[in-house]
Amino acid sequence: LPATPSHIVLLPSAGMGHLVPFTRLAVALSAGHGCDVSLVTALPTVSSAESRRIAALFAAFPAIRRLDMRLAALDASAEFPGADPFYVGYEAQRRSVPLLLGPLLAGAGASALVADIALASVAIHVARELHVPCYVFFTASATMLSFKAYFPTYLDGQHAAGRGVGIGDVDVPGVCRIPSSTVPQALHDPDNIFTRQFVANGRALVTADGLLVNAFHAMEPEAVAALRGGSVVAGLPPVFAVGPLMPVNLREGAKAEPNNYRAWLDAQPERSVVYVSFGSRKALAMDQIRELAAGLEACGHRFLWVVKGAVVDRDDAAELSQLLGEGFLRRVQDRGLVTKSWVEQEEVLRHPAVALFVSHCGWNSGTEAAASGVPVLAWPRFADQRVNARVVARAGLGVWVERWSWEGEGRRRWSEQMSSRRR
Ligand code: BUP
Repeated sequence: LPATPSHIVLLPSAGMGHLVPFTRLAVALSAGHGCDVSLVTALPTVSSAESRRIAALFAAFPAIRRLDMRLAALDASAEFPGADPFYVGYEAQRRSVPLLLGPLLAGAGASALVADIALASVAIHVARELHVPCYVFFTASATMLSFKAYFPTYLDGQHAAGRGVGIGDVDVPGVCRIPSSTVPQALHDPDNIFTRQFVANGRALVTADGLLVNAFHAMEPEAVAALRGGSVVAGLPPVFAVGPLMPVNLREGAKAEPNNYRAWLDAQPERSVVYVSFGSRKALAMDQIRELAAGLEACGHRFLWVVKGAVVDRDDAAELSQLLGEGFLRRVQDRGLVTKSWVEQEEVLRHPAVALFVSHCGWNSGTEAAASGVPVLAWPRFADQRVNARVVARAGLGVWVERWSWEGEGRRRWSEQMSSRRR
């Protein structure tokens, strides 16, 4: 990053999986390196968890400045009925950035912009117009970054060869083969909102001034080396592996949520508890929740389970007993705690009672488990999670039972059959 005086403006996108590492980066740059830092807050947020995190950050670290970017007039939800609200959130931000980011950067006197990967293509353009260097922060694994950087080249090769239908195995040069079954499901559909954003941002990476990735060399040596060495894509800017970003204590700044998990964990024997969480982005379907409940009951171990009943926390009105089925909570009351509230996951993973993390392998969860030394039983469900699960398993930090299915697998097989019939 440029020499002082530097005013670094950070631009996160929607969802806790992006906001959490951005808040860590903000604190590392501000409190750790003495930089002048502003964080752009896109309003309204998609989830309540984001609003609470933002409020807690500014309360705990008043030196970090807040730049609000109001998106309301550019809501994209009507155009993408049924799409994931977080992807719709990215889209609203992507449309707002060309209009709203320039004045924010100019007004703040920014000397560098660090933009979230989901906004890369639009943010780089705005920063360039203002002659402000733009760094892209990739919040997932270096392996996933290499896949994202290479994917547009793969698509161009497919088109040039006339292979219009279907995404096969993708050999990311110098890194690994990503089997077709591990490629994020949405990318099999070229018209999907996620695919459009993914490809545009992947193509834009070569135009950034630098790439920051929440990864570290020991966990992904091949990917970090290949990204830096130019074998993935020629012309990538310098790549900085800045992970795992350290947790920040925002508890004092946060409005306390009623939650009894801390006292419960304190009362459990050392290394006895299975912590179960599938992240902040997606809800499990009711039948999946019931199956998981049956498994946790049958396994006989102590467990702490964070349940999500709806994609966006604001919509999550169901009672736990409704989700889990009659009598479950009573039957496991001596050894299990189930909560729908936010837990401080970092703190949970560092608690001496926790022995295992059953995780969807969102990248933050993967790096937090690695930093806490808690092994992972990976059950990836969507998006980049299979790529991350592979990284976790190959680094010896956990186990991934690859034959366990992921979300929508039946549906994808069906659409593959349909397209091969059409051919
Ligand atoms: Br749920 C939950 N407490 O109760 P991922 C999550 N987290 O601290 P995701 C909590 O949110 P994407 C909770 O520690 C991690 O930092 C967790 O990010 C924290 O998965 C973050 O693990 C969740 O990357 O996001 O939410 O699926 O798909 O965008 O990676």
